[in-house]
Amino acid sequence: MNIHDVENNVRSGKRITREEAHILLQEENWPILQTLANEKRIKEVGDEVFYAVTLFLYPTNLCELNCPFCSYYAKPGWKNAWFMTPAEIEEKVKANLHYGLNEVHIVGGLWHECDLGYYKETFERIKSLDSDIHIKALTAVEYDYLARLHGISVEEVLDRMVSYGLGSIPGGGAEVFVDSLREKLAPGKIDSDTFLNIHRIAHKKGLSTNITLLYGSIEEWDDIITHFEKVRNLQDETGGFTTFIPLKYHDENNALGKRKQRLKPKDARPLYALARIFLDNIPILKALWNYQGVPLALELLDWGVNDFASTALDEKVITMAGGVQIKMDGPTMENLILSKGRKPQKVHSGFRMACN
Ligand code: V47
Ligand code: SF4
Repeated sequence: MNIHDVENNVRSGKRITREEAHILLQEENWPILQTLANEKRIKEVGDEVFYAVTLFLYPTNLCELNCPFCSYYAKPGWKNAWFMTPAEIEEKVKANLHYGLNEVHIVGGLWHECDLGYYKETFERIKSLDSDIHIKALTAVEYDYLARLHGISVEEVLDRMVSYGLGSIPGGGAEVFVDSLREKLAPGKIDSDTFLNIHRIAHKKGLSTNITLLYGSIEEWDDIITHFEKVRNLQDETGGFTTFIPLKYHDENNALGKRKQRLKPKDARPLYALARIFLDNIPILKALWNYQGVPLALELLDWGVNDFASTALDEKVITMAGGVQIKMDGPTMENLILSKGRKPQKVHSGFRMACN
């Protein structure tokens, strides 16, 4: 098999294999990879580029784990630890409503004070301010934690959270679905199958979810392909993933970042293009400008991307690890998308579109 066979297969709508993915990833083939990803994006999802006006809420950075790649967590007694009460969260949402908020994104550490009662009060306070605000909250890792904290099933946790106002589930905590790597990156976190099964349960309840990939830490390209394959297989079964989001590893203020020789940074462009082609059943491919920097995030619109993320009001996980911090409001975002000749469309994470 050579690059021209792969090109023909992709153009004829055939699903690519691991071997074909490796061929596309060879650097001399990147121009073809880009062309194919761009063609697929145009054919399947058109010129629209989605964005949201999102308030990021982090109830606490206290966490029972201490993943070596994470700059966010704290332990009791640390000067940088915080905990927000539901009333404080309500105040913060109220203070940000004028930005035209259409969603809140809520994630935090694994912490016993953030139990179901805490989220019930928090979600109800947010909905009392504006019942149309979409609540995207808690990763699969946190749902597993809540189930263990209360001694109930993940199904029961999700049912209760939906009754409090949960709208969809963010994609964080996925890291890389290769357990030997996962054990190094996030010892103590649920394994790949447990993580994916929680998304399966959510999808079967009609909840849509996002899914991420942490890249540029210690993984090889082959591990990334394994991750893609696991995501694609689950999507064939449930159809519940709306958005795929690569997360570029940031190495400031965390233990892994101090061991620079172990890191395997990667070019985002072939990674995104491959995601557009390999994940042929997930319609939305999101570039996070605060992880990538604005110029590269804009360039990625030509490598398969059709979502420019959100205004990222008060994002913390990546700014604490060295990510970009700039003011990005709705009009600025629309102008950037228009500058690429594309059509901005404001949506929230509960919005669903299908691949043609
Ligand atoms: O779960 C933590 C990752 C995730 C680092 O679903 C890091 O719409 C890079 O998932 N370098 C949280 N990544 C962020 C996340 C997310 C963000 C925006 C939108 C959505 C969505 C999801 O960030 C964590 C972890 O996988 N992370 N530390 C780091 N140093
Ligand atoms: Fe805790 Fe999540 Fe950070 Fe791991 S990545 S230490 S689970 S906050």
